[in-house]
Amino acid sequence: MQNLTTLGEFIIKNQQDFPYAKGELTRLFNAITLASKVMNSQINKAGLVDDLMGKVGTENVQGEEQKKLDVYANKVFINALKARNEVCGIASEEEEETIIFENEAGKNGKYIVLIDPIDGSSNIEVNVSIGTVFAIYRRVSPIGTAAVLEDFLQKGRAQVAAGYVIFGSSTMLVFTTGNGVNGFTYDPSVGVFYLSHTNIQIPEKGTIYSVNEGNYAYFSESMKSFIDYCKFVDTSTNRPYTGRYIGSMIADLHRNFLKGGIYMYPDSIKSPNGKLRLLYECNPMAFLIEQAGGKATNGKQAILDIKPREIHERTPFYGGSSKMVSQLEMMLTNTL
Ligand code: AHM
Ligand code: MG
Repeated sequence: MQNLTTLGEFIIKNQQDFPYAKGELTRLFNAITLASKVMNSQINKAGLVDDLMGKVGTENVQGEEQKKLDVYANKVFINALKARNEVCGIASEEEEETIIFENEAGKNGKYIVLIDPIDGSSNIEVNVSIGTVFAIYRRVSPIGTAAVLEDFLQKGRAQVAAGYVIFGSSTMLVFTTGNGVNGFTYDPSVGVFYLSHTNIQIPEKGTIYSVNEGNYAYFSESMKSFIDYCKFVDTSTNRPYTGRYIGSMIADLHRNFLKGGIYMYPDSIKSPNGKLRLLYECNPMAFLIEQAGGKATNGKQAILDIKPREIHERTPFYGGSSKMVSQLEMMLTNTL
């Protein structure tokens, strides 16, 4: 067997990357990896177990119908994080209000976690990749008190760590603590994540664009012109590009991390602020993208510089290879 580095060993070796007290990062990531392992085993048998397939019959705060796996994953991640005593509050796509841990341990917790427990829910039933995405912040309110809204409404730039788990043909955890991006592949036979992708760098240029083109008619003229640009024949710039859209942001962006490309969820007549949520979808992915040398924007400013106003706010999102995102930004501003 090769000399493989486990996630645990990697975190211990890189504790100094996390400029806070020793052991906190380890405990936070222990919670996330434990929950991910539980989810991995459940997702793998989702087609067999009635309790995990289908809809719950309720809607989340965004008016989207909740799948049983959304609700289950939400509980698994919240329970795992609560048990580690590092976290004073959690915001989740599946919870209307923030969850504040008001017990002694919670009040002393230094971190806030924002999470989308299952991203790409529409893909659960058709056995296509889904994921979990999370952002971690230091609280701004005093330790020893209950967390407040301000702790959650920090700019993405203030993140101390972020990551995603992709449940694909293999399960991977990809994360950053602000010192590059590393990927770990799960070996279910041993129950361990191994370092498999060191210092991931998004290629500066790419040839893949991904967007829900079914919404073309609803997009702005400038957005339409960028899509037309992607399809235009110009061999000197490798166009036409290849179109790929999985419908799971994490999976589409994971491909960009490894191969280059641009992922877009624009604003449109149908969704004036786009669809994706700033705090627990766009911010963690933008932090990872910038850490991997790419770019993430809402078309006007870097995602990480947006000052959030509310927990579930949405934003247009464009992220991936820096040259492709810059080209898009130029076309969005020129034709406005
Ligand atoms: P979800 O968190 O409810 O699954 O919504 C987010 C997902 C993204 O992963 C994906 O890119 C997008 O919604 C797909 O939406 P659409 O079907 O409108 O293209
Ligand atoms: Mg989502």
